Amino acid sequence: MTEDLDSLEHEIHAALAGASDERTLEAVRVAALGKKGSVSEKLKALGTMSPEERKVAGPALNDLKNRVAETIERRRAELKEAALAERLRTETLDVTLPARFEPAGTIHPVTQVMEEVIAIFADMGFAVAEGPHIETDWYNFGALNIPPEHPARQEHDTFYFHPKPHSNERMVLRTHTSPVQIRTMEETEPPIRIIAPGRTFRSDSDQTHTPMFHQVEGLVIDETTHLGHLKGTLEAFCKAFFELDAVKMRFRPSHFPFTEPSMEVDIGCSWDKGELKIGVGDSWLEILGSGMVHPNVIRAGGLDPERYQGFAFGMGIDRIAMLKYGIPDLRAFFEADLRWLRHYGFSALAMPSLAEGLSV
Ligand code: 2NL
Repeated sequence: MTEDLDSLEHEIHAALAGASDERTLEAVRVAALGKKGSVSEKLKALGTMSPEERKVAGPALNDLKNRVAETIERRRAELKEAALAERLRTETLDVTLPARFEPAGTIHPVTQVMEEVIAIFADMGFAVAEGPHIETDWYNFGALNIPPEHPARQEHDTFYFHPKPHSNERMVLRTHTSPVQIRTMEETEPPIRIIAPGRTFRSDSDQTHTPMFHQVEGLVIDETTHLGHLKGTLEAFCKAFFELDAVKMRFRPSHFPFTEPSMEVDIGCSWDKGELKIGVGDSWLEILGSGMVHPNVIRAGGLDPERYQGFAFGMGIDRIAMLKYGIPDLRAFFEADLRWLRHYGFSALAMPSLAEGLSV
């Protein structure tokens, strides 16, 4: 009997050692431990034995069964590992293959400039904030110290939704990205350093205005942030954006309800054979609005204006895209003309970065 078992075990182990894939291994398992397997048949035969015989054969058979089961599991793990190693060896992927240039879609100048602006401010430690296009009157106007009688609130300047039932509250399409900054102030303990790029909407349509346009605003709030930081930040931005070592700039007193004092920023320029040259010359181009955040706006953002102060600015992305890339017609930006996109579009494979160049 024991001799019998020894030779059976020897046979099974030889078959297991020879099983070179998981399917063969499974066949060997069924032939030994399956319902009609060699080991199972021997276990069934225990029932026909005398009690004395069973006392010896029972434990011996059980031990055999356990050893076989263990070997099968070990072999299965080995085969699995070998199969994976083989796949890793043969299924290679050449990540150095050059990208295909077809279909040759291009990046819209607005997207390009937005990415450039983000890269520049990210380098200065600003985070990007986003928010809804549909806003409440409070976030779009009230929190920004824009009084009820202000012209910007008029029906023919702002897109209003129908009032909600049983109330006279009307939602608006945001007319600037400032609401994003109010929401950030509510959620964030200063110091705050963010830019808010995105779509904005005003009921305005002519040569130089489209009902939907793009804006980027910036906000810095801390305990000692002052006008010098505003000027330094905006000068650094202009140099980086126009890719110049030096730019002539002018800060002109102005007025916005949400800043005090307020300044508009002009950049020096000249016209050379009908072509606009930026950074030098005796002409001026307005490129953005800015100022120190009004105490009422700090308070509306849930912060104490006795403790916190800061600056903010806003500029039109479409407009600075036209200036930088010499694109003459604003309305063509939103006509989806493929010829225009091919001409003014940018490579989808070159992400703007300060290290590799903003526009390459
Ligand atoms: C412009 C002028 C500006 C701001 C936007 C702002 C936002 C908050 C608080 C205070 Cl939350 N100010 N934004 C400030 C000054 C000017 O935009 O001409 N934009 C195209």
